[in-house]
Amino acid sequence: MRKLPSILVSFVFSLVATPQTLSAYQVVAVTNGGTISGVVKLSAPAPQVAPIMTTKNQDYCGKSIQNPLYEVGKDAGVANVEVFIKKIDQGKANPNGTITLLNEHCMFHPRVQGASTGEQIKIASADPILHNTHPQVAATNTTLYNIALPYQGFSVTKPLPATPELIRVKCDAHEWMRAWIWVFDHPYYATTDAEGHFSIADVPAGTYELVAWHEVMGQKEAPVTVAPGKPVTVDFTFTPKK
Ligand SMILES: [Cu+2]
Repeated sequence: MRKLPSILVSFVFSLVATPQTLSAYQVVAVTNGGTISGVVKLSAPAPQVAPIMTTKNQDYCGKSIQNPLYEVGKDAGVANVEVFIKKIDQGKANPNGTITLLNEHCMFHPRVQGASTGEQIKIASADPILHNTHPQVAATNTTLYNIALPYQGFSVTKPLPATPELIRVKCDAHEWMRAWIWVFDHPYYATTDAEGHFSIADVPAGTYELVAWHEVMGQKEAPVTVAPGKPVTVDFTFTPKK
């Protein structure tokens, strides 16, 4: 067989190898990291969102369920916002655990959560009815898996994607059920709590782009500079959308 010119070989190799090599997150010891924390707020009262009208299993689920699109706490703080560093090349190790998505009273809990590549997800049911948990890559609608949960107490543990993705989860039995899972190639993310607070610790000193994402209101970005060992505050204000 004819040998390919070596320059062509290395060119082709660089096309294949470069993207992964450049994007790989490197684990380093973070001895004097800073903490990014803040609050995500609404600029105006959240709109009245109509309750979810159920269409199935009404004897168990009820005829309607409160719609959780806007979970607003004290001082207009909003829950279920994923806050994360957009791009970070090195830092502390990813968690290596198992996140949980619970089917409970005909809804998913939690609504929004983050995870790191390499982690797993335990999909569980607390309901005595059939659920069918169906996570998809939000950008492509590619199905990850489709898990039937036939009875109360049933659970299945599956791997999360090996690449960063936003996952949208639906239930094939109950079309109103929805959850969102952000999968990152790093450990620097947090989901706002009931009062809109978030905190991201052990961040290596440097300047980053911080992103806040909400399922209805979209995404905002803000630059943040972390000094060694220091806290820094970044707040976000979103305008509610109907
Ligand atoms: Cu369901």
